[in-house]
Amino acid sequence: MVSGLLMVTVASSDAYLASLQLLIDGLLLASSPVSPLTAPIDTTLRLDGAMVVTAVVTDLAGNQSRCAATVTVDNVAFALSPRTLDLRSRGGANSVTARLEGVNVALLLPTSMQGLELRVPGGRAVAVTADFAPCGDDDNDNVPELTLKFDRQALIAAIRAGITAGLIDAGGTVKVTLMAGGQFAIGSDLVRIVGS
Ligand SMILES: [Ca+2]
Ligand SMILES: [Ca+2]
Repeated sequence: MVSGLLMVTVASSDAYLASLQLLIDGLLLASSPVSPLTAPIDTTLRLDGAMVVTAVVTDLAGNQSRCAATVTVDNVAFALSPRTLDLRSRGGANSVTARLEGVNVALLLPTSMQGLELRVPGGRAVAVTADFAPCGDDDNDNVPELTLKFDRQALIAAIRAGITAGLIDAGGTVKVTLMAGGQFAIGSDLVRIVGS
C-alpha cells in the first residue's frame, strides 16, 4: 500500500541506453535519456485502488523492455456502519452509513458523479442514495471526512444473493467494498451478518 508522495527510481545498466520512461496506469509520467530516472508521484491526486507503475527501457537499436508493478493506493480510510447487519432489519434508504476520511477525500465530490457503490461477492452493486457533501472535520484532526448513505434493503438483498451463490457465509462476515467509477477501490470493511 502506498500513500502521499512517492519517489520512484528507474535504472538501467544498458550501455546502449536510448531512454528510460516511467508510466502510471499506461500514461507517460517522466522520461530520461540517462539512467537513473527519478520522478515523484503524488498519489493524492488520484482515487484509491490499484495503480500500475511501468518502466520502459529503450536501447539505441530501438529494442524495448518493460517491467510493471501494481501497487495499491490508500489515502482514504473507509468505515461502514452498522458493523453488524441483521438481515431481518427493516431499515431503509440512508440507514447504512459510510465514513470516509483522507486528505484528498474532496476528489469524491460531487458524490453523485463518482459512480460510488458498495459491492459484496455475488451481489448487485448498491449505489449511493444521494448527493452527500460537503466535507467536514468532525474529529478536528485537519483531515476531512465525507459521509455517504446507502439503502439498507438493497445491501441486504445483495448479501442474500451472495449467500445464495455460496460466496458469502451466512453465519460469518462479509467484505463490503466501496468502489468509485467501477475501477477505484476506495476501501473495504468487514460486516458481521446475523438473522439469516
Ligand atoms: Ca478528520
Ligand atoms: Ca482506502
